Formats: sequence, structure tokens, C-alpha cells
Amino acid sequence: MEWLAETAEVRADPRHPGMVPRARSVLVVAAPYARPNDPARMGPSPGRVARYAWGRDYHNVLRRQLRKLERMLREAGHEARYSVDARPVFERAWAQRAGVGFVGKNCCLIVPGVGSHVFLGTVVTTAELEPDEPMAPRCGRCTLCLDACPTGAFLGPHRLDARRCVSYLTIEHEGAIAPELEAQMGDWVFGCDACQDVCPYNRTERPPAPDSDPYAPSAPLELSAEALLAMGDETYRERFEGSPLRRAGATRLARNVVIALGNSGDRRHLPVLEEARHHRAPVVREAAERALRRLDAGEPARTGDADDR
Ligand code: B12
Repeated sequence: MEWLAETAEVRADPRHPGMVPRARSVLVVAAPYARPNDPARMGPSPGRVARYAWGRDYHNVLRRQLRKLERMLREAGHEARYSVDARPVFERAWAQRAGVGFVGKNCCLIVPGVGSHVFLGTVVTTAELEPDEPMAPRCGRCTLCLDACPTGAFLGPHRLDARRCVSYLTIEHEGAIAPELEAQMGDWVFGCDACQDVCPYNRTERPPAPDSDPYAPSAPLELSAEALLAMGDETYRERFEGSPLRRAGATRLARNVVIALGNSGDRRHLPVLEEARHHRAPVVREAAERALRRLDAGEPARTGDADDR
């Protein structure tokens, strides 16, 4: 994620020449995507997919909505530039300043009464809009999220070491994952919701009605580990067109599935892992070796050094 550092200057200032030099306001949008647990949508068996990725890719959906807002402002004579992830904008910090919610100790933007399962988008504009009051943090003494992180990625409140975050490891990280982290990743195969699942603000969240939910999944994921391991790049891209899962690619997802099988403690997965030792990608083959050792040793997930022979 070097691009984060490369764009730090623009990120820190929406009036940077690379954004909107005469900007006066930032409009922030939070789009809820909460949904109840649904095994058919949760991922390949066994494996868990983060909620945000169960449905349609939010980039596409939110982008279309923000473009309309951008057009409205431009038609009214203002400069405007929308962003959903792709442009260098501190979306969460702006959401807090705009009073949409507050940044929780888990770094996520929490909207009281709605929860943290919201996507964020912004429009930076030269329009002079009346600002809302920033929302003060409301986590109090609660540290459930910090304690729930399976890989201990939080260095403290609001401080995430992304290199240990399961979301980063499963989606962004190429190549092998450190064996001690593999053993702690549990059954997450794409993203992670551990620090949001325990948040008291998410206990009262209400999923949007299916007919007014633009992110609603078009089809259940319902994929077996075997099917994923056998999938080539092109088939993978076609299968996950329009889904956030497309980003990881076939090899990374196969690597993640193999890690989850190794953490399952279920020896019925030994044959699939044996097969994965012959996978076309070295990173999957190597992860399979370590996963086999974890399963063979009968180690439950999250214990010991996976490299012990
Ligand atoms: C890179 C990235 C990641 C990385 C790094 C995450 C991180 N904590 O930074 C990884 C891959 C790990 C990741 C994971 C996830 N992500 Co992400 N991610 C982003 C992305 C593209 C950039 C974030 C960023 O700039 N990080 C750098 C840090 C420094 O900034 P920050 O934590 O966002 O905000 C802090 C700074 O702004 C600072 N700050 C405030 N004022 C100022 C001023 C200055 C000058 C400076 C320097 C800093 C500063 O305080 C803020 C709060 O701590 C954003 C989209 C965007 N453009 O913002 C989505 C985004 C943050 N991710 C999102 C989501 C959904 C997730 C996951 C929940 C996905 C999942 N289920 O697996 C996890 C959650 C992990 C977590 N607990 O944070 C949503 C968050 C929605 C929400 N309710 O908060 C976003 C906003 C995408 C979107 N458009 O909806 N993500």
C-alpha cells in the first residue's frame, strides 16, 4: 500500500493542487451495508468473507450516486470532485469532522444508531456549505475491539498496524504470510470483521430492506474450497465480476483458503490440502505445506509456531 505514503500530502489537504485548490467544503456520505449472518453468503466452506464483500462492489454503486451529487454542484457553478477510496481523501477523518459519526478505537467510523458497517464517500467542493458539528468520540472505556483482533494488530486505540491486520493480509498482501500470523488468522479468507463484530454500536444495527439495498448480493457465494483451488485467474475474474472479491485474485484467495483449512482443526480437510501441495502457484503450495503441518499436529487455530516440525 505504498500509494498511501505517496499521496500523503494530498491526503492531508483537499486544497492541494492535486485535489480542489479552492475547496471550501467536504460533503460526506455514509451508506449502510449491515446484514445478518448468512452462511450462504459468508464464503467458501470453510472460510469467512467480511460482510462488506458479500454484495456488489461498493465502489461501483457509491461512485454512481456521488457522481450525481458532483454533477448537481457543478451545474450550480461550483467545482466538485467525488471520491470513494480511489482519490487521496481521509474519508473517516472527514466523516467525523462532518458530524456523520465518530472514529472508534478500531479506526472505523461509527454512526450512532446505525453502526460501523457503512461505506464512506466524499465530495470536495468550492461551494460554501454550512458545516455540521464534528462528533466527539463515544467509545468510553470500551476496548472490546482492541482485544478481539485475532492478530493483535492494534498498537492501541486508533492505532492499527495494517501489516498485521487480517483485512490487509487477505486482500492486499502478495506472497507468503508470516507463519505466526497464518496460525492466528482463523477462518477469514477475505477481509475481517472481528473488530466490528464485537462493537456494541453494531448490536442495534438494522440491515437495509432488501428492495432498497443497492449492495444486495446478486447470488450466494456458495463456493467450495476445492472449486476455488482449481480456479484459474480468468475464471476467477469472471466469477467475481462486480464483487469486491475480484481484487484479491485467484492465487491470493487460494492461499487464504489453504490457511483457513489449516486452522480449522478438522482433519477431514487433509485430502484437499494434499491436493493443494501441487497447486500451480508456489505461494499456495508453501502455505499448504504449513497448513498440513498445523492440521497434522492437531493444533487448534491460534496456537504455537506453525513452522514447528
Ligand atoms: C488503506 C485502507 C485500508 C487498509 C488500512 C486501514 C487503516 N486503518 O488505515 C486495510 C487494508 C487494513 C483496510 C482494512 C479495512 N477497511 Co479500509 N480503507 C483504506 C482506505 C483506502 C485508506 C485509509 C487510510 O487513509 N488510512 C491511513 C490512516 C492514517 O487513516 P485513517 O485511519 O483512515 O484515518 C485517520 C487519519 O485520517 C487521522 N487523521 C485525522 N485528521 C488528520 C489530519 C492529518 C493531517 C493526518 C496526517 C491524519 C489525520 O485520524 C483518522 C482516524 O484514526 C480507506 C478509504 C479512504 N480513502 O479513506 C478505506 C476504508 C477506511 N476502509 C473501509 C473498510 C470497510 C475496511 C474494513 C472494515 C474492511 C474489512 N471488513 O475487512 C477493514 C477495517 C480495518 C480497520 N479496523 O481499520 C471503509 C471504512 C468504513 C468505516 N465505517 O470506517 C473505508 C473508509 C472505505 C470506504 N470508502 O468505505 N483498509
